[in-house]
Amino acid sequence: MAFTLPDLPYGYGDLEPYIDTCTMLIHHTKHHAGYTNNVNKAIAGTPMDDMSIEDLLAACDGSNTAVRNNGGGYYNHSLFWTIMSPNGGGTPTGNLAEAMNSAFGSFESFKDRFSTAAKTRFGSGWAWLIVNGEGSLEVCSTPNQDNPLMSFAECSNGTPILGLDVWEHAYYLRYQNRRPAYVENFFNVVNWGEVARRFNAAR
Ligand code: MN3
Repeated sequence: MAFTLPDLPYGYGDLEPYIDTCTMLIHHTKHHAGYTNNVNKAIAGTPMDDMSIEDLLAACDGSNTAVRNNGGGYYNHSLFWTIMSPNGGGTPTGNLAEAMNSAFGSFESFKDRFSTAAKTRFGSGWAWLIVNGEGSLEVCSTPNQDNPLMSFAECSNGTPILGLDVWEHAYYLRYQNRRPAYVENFFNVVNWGEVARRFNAAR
């Protein structure tokens, strides 16, 4: 059963001015489409063919680089589109806000930590907010298209509920070398309602 490229839940220009139309168009129709096609090729005719993407990543041992890179890329971008919204920004509420206060002290302290993880990830990768095995929130980052569902990830194993793509393809057209400005502006489009939904589903 092949994975399919999900539609964006908004238009390519709807995250302007924070994320530009051209970046969104290329990112979705070229990069994400490429990961989708390539993970499908990598699993076709193998026992991995009928796994969910979550099970596939959890089962991946890292030596199958086609599954690791393209399965990771498929999952990471599928999550990324949903946790942004043209009506995003602000701060979380309810039990997500409480969990954030308990793990980090405050929203501002969470934001600092997450931004630092995004800004200091050397080269290409992702910053994450995850629900760990104890049901608590943690911030971490991974290189390339790895993510916290993978057993060997540079993160505690857990369920990602917020992710930020810091590959240059995610920001270079608008921000060039100014990754910190991209990271700061990302907070204007975070869909905290979707992050809260994922938080509650993961606990
Ligand atoms: Mn990307």
